[in-house]
Amino acid sequence: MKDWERLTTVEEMEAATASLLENGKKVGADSWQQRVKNQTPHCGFGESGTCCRICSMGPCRITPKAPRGICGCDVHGIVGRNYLRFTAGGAATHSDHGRAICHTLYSTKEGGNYQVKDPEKLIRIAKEWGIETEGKDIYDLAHEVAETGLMEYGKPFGTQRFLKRAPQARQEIWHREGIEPRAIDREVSQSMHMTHMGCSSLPEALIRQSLRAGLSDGWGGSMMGTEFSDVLFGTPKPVDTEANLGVMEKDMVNIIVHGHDPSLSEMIVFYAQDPEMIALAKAEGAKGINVAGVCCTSNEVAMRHGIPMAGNFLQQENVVLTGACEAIVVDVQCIFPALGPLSKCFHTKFVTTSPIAQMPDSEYIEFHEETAGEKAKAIVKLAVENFKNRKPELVNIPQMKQKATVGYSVEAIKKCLDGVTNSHVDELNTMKPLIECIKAGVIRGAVAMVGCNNPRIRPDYAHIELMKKLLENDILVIVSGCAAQAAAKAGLMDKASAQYCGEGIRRVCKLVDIPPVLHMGSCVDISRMMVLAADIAKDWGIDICQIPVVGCAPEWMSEKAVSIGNYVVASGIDTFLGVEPYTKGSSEVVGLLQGGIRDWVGANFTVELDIEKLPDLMMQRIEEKRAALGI
Ligand code: MSK
Repeated sequence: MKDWERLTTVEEMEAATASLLENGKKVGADSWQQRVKNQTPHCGFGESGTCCRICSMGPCRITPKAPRGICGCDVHGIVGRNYLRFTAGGAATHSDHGRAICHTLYSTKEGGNYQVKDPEKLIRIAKEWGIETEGKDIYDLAHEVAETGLMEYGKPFGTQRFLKRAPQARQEIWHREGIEPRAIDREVSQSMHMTHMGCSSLPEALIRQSLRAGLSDGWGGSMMGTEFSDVLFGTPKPVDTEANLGVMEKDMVNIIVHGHDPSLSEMIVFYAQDPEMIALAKAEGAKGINVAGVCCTSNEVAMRHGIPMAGNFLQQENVVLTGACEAIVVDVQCIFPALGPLSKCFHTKFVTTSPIAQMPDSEYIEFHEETAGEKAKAIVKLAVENFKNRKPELVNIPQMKQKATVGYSVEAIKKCLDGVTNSHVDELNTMKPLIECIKAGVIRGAVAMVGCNNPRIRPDYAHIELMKKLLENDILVIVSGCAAQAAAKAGLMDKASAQYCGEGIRRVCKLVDIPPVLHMGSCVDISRMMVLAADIAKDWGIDICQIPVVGCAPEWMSEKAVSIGNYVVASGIDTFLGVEPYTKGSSEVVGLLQGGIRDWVGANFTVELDIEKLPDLMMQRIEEKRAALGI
């Protein structure tokens, strides 16, 4: 058996958390660990999806004695409606993030707060969308592309522009099944309409719309979020960084950025390097300013600037518990309201910035494109001036961190592959070298591991253990979101960890000079994985559902994750979950999601709560796909 001795173990991370919780006890801090206990056992109706509260005749709860709600809806209709609403919540959230990025792109100007950092990519997207580029000023083009992108949210006719990136066969499946997403807002809105009292209660219709709403996210809102973030802030390329709480610095001002939208974090990173701010930090007695990230914001700034990753979703309270966090600055999504009261137990400033995520016990500094520079500077200054309020007796930074190489956008992966093609021109900028590796069996296939932490699963255990097992068996692992940070914290994004992998992955890592786990970004960046899968399928001449690749979200928790699951499956990629959606109350909904939709889109969900069984199930599916391809 391989020895992964260089890795940081989950046990070591748990010991660090335990010592931080002790720190918290000294100041009477609450914790998610305690709140989980307070909330257990969970409501059985909620867990199985059998509680309906979409009108005021109820709430209705389905039991053997009461098999229908007051309106007569049966359990399958109720569970299906709840599932669709959950999906719509996620699709709306991701897509609204994408919309904000479109607005940021629209605000760009020469010398302004935001500028076009990747003009080549902008021109490429403009051409893809049929927008004239010849002789146009780059900022005029940026505004035109941004406006065209914004129209994708509400256009009255047609389907999403980026669907054309998929292989022809996949586009035909979407068309045949009636799930091609139209305007993004329309899919969310129609999902709410369909689930209103007295509308759809037919599981097939509800699940079909879930797939469609998910696709409007993955191939619509999220894809625009990713692509335009690259245009604005640069397309990621491999960069070295570090991960885990040890990236926080005892003698420096620590600013933690947390959330999702890089429009804020990019500015904070910029002003933290401002000589005026650094001089101020020194005058306050610090050695400098250290910015580190949590959750997907961390992924965004790590992959573009090498900003260290302090941790993932269930580590957000830990950064405050170190007693060394001067400010935790947030934008939107995945932010615990608990950070407000928790930061009051320490000297930490909890700074909220978005009208979309306003919370008690925070300092609200509203952030807009037009005033981004001055607001970011004010936030950095607030943090710097807070350094003197630190209580040295409460400072406890666990000394654990690992090296990581991050930033594998599709463009970066292709560039890495170009390096090993012996310059056959027809193989440059393609996925062909990777396809050859898969065909030859050097790599058996790939798993896209994504998603959050969830207290239902021992934090990070599933991510790390699954990745190790897959790598030992020559399965390539690509990651995003909080799964990515789990890998980085453990050390799986350190190129040196390739030594523990199976022989095939080991060879590929050495040849291509990559770490065994490839970091593809934040949760909106799962759209990068869709583009990667589409490009592999097109270069191979097959559909996405035939590639030996599966998706996995072993510790997922959010509505966004369900939306993602829907678009990944609808794109033809079998998806394995370690946490059950709230659907088990309906055999029909479970039957569709875990079986029936395969007839529609060539893939389905598998739910397996026993984490130890997940790798074998995924490898079995990968081998089935290989066999079907005759490789
Ligand atoms: S931040 S959605 S906990 S991946 Fe994107 Fe992490 Fe999940 Fe939020």
